[in-house]
Amino acid sequence: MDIYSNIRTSIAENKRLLAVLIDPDKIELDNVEAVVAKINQSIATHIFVGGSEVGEGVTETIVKAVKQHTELPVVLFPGDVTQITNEVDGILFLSLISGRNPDYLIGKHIEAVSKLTKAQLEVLPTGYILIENGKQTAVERVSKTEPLSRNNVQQIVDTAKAGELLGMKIIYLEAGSGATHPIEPEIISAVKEELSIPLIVGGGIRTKAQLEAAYKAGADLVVIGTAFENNQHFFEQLKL
Ligand code: 1GP
Repeated sequence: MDIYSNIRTSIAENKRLLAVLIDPDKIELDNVEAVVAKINQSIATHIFVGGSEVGEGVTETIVKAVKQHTELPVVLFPGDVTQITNEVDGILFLSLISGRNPDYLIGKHIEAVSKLTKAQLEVLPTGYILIENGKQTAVERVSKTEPLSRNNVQQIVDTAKAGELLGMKIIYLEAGSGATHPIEPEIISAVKEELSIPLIVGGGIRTKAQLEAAYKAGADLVVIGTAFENNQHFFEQLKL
């Protein structure tokens, strides 16, 4: 089954999805096997690979190593066109709809086409919405866009719904890697109520309670990166 159908089926069966995010910039090639072994033993259902600022070729090397050691779907969460590689199973084809930088709304996508048409990977059109969390994030810096205010819930809901109406297949609510606070449950539930497509939530989730709160509010798939980078026992804590 393809990645998207699998996500939809899991949602219909009330299964909770968890993606571990591997930033190719923050992992040593020699450590990949051990990290992936931990992910395999955890409740994770997906592995995302990507980062805001990764050198050319690094992503492909890490993805190849990851794929050697897991059966989980490996999905590219690209910070840039240069990270696209045929080695992944799928790609979140992100349009940064919280921002107003044409490069990240459509420009980079056009640049990506020649790579994507040659590659066999599944393309997942995703409305990517950055929400401010009190400090500047790498996405803001790299994309030169403003995040949406966390206090204007209606604007966040309308942005997500506009993404769905434009034909995007997934909405991703992002607080930013290492965010001080994850996306508030009130925002997640307000967005979820209006959407009929899968909802991904990520950024700043560091505890089991925060993870549970995101699912309870309506996140279909949660992404966790920093908490795993900082504490690999986090995998075991989630099982309790
Ligand atoms: C970042 O949403 C992801 O793009 C994950 O964030 O690293 O804070 O878990 P963390």
